Amino acid sequence: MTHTFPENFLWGASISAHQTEGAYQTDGKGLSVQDTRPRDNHEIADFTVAVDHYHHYKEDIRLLAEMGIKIFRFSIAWTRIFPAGRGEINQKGLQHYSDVIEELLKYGIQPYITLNHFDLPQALEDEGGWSVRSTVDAFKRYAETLFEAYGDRVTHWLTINEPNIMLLVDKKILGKEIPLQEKYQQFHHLMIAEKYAFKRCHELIEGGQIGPVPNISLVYPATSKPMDNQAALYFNSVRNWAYLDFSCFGRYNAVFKDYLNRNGITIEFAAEDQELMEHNFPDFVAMNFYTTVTVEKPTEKDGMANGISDQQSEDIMEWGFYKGFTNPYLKKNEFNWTIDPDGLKTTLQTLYDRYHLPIIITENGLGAKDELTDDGKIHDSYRINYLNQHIDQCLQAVEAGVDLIGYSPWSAIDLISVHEGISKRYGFIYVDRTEQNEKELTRYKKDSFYWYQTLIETNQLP
Ligand code: BGP
Repeated sequence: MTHTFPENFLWGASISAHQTEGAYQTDGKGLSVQDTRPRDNHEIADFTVAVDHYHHYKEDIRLLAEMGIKIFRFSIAWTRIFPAGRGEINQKGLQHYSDVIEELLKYGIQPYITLNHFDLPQALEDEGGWSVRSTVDAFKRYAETLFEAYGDRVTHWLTINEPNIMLLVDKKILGKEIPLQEKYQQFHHLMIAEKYAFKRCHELIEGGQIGPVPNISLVYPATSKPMDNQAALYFNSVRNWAYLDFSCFGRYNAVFKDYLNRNGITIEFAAEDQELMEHNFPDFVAMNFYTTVTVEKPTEKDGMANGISDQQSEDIMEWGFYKGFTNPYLKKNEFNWTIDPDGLKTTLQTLYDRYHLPIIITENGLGAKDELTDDGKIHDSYRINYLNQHIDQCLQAVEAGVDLIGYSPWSAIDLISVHEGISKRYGFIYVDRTEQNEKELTRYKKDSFYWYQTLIETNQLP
């Protein structure tokens, strides 16, 4: 059997604004929660420069065009458009992304834009962030501004990156812990904000298409004990389905409602919410996939505090519900994230059967400590291997009937990792961030760059 992907399959590459752009106060940009987030070491802190994609975007896009991508997934920094989250539009910020879009279109690369990727304006955070309703209104205005400004050239949009991970791994991503009651009020506001984005994208852009972009990790039970299976059911709902069920079905699912009830959580609805929820739906589902997780029913607290401290490791505990379990059948990467390519096919099949919508993978990749050799090469065979195995599972899912329309791995270019700073690299393009190279931030093509280029060219795995 030949391993060819469907014609028109959307090969892409992904990044986010705050992890790449730098220029954190340039051209009128305001501060976001990522700029002010407390960090434990200098490397992680350095979003001020990141890989200076703000000034290098032409060079970066030229390289990505050379690699052959058809789509480029990037996010817009809300604080470049509205430095304080709302109010006056910052024209320089608006112009910047217009230039980026033009540059992509020049090479025939289709933009897939994420409205917001973890970088809420600090000014809105100071007023209560996603806990207060006014942030939903500010988001609505921000989204409308983007649809009006770029809708003539950009038809494909993604809403809010991984609200599930943002809430579950709050301390790592936002730098603070959110109490449960507040967390799930935030959930409701994020989901309503997303519904507004669906609605206004469809109203304002002719042929506009928009989808949610959660991080999906299918949850396995640790054993065949019924109680472990129940633990998996709850964590699947809290981690994955609650978000997509809200987006795609317009409702809270029963397992999630039970989880909220048992935790004594009540969610406040505004008058328009029910109508919004039930009448606005996505055109496709975008998903970020790194691995699967395994849980068991906790029988004793083991001194573990409730919470989830790392999105892809087994550091999970919610007393009475589930507890992370080290899956003995899966290997881990050097940052302790489990690797499960087979799980990707199962996830795609599960997702497709549940929502019956086209699916696009907007993140998947391997974070590693890459090394630049003296002759300017990066031999990242481990990344090629990881991607190869996952893309093979994508193909198997397509052959099994899943409407998978594209694959846009993380990341196009090296960037600042959420958990580990620049020491954990994902890109096809290496950025030399050593002190001697602070000004130039020279780009180098990794071995994976050439490998992906061939794959896109032939539309099949080598
Ligand atoms: C996803 C985020 C990305 C990204 C990736 C890898 O959750 O959408 O922003 O960084 O995970 O995570 P990390 O950077 O911690 O390795």
